[in-house]
Amino acid sequence: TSSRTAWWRDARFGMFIHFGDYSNWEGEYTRPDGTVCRDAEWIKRSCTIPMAEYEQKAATFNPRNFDANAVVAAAKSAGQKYIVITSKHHDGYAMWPTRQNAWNLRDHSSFDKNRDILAELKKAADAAGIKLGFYYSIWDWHDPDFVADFAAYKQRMYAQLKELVDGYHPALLWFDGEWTTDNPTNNWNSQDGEALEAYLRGLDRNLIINNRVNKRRVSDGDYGTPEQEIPAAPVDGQLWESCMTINDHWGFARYDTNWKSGPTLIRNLLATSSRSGNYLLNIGPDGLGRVPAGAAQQLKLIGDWSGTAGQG
Ligand code: FUL
Repeated sequence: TSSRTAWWRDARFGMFIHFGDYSNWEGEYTRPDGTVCRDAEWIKRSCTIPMAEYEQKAATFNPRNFDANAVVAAAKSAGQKYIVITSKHHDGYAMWPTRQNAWNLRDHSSFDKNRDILAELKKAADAAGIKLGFYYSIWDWHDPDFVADFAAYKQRMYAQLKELVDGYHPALLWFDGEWTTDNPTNNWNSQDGEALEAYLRGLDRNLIINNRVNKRRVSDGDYGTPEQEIPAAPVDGQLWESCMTINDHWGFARYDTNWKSGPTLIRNLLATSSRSGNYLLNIGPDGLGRVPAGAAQQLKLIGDWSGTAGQG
């Protein structure tokens, strides 16, 4: 364990944010025949929404109420020390004005063209002494080259990551989607993972990177990423972080108010930190970019408790 990861090991508790054009569906798709299909950040795929229709909906995405200071304040209220936000989920939609394609919040939305929510979040996080990291999905449902010309796709992916690292100086990159088998001939493999990790460390040697950059072996990336679970016996010597939803979805679903209780959240935080792991607790802002009130309330409960316990 190097000094590079010291802040992350000390942090123990972070905020995950799943936010994208999918948030605008609010967890529900009504099919042409009138039946309703429900899911969140996976809605395009699980509800088999045709791409043209999905793109049309993204053109109406206008998260005008996204307030970076409110997000950072919510994290602070819980005692969270870092934030990891989806810069691009599996649907390929970039939450910053990428120059690699037009499938992004600047060029394909109804949002203010002068705003950049990742830049806003970076500024607010810096001001509050909170570290900022980006989730980035290797898997991409939108870019036809993910299947047609994987080399060309990878080149664009590198270019996007360079934009993120050079443009926003994230402290951390949280990869995902390395597990897909969508490409019939050429899926992400361990050489891809090693090459990407080396490239990124060349851009910024202080970057912390999760193990989904590669194939989640103990030696891949800086830390393991158990999902929706807290391992009873973590791998010895390996850094790890449990990511979990605060309700039942990662992305926003307006009907999902199944917030984990204060005691459950506090137990989870204790269970991870007592086993030397981190706890990355997710929230899903709504289509307008607002933190759901129920989520904000639960975050504050954790902070109130840990403040009382002298750990805040
Ligand atoms: C998974 C994704 O498929 C989910 O949508 C979510 O982002 C979770 C944290 O990782 O691999």
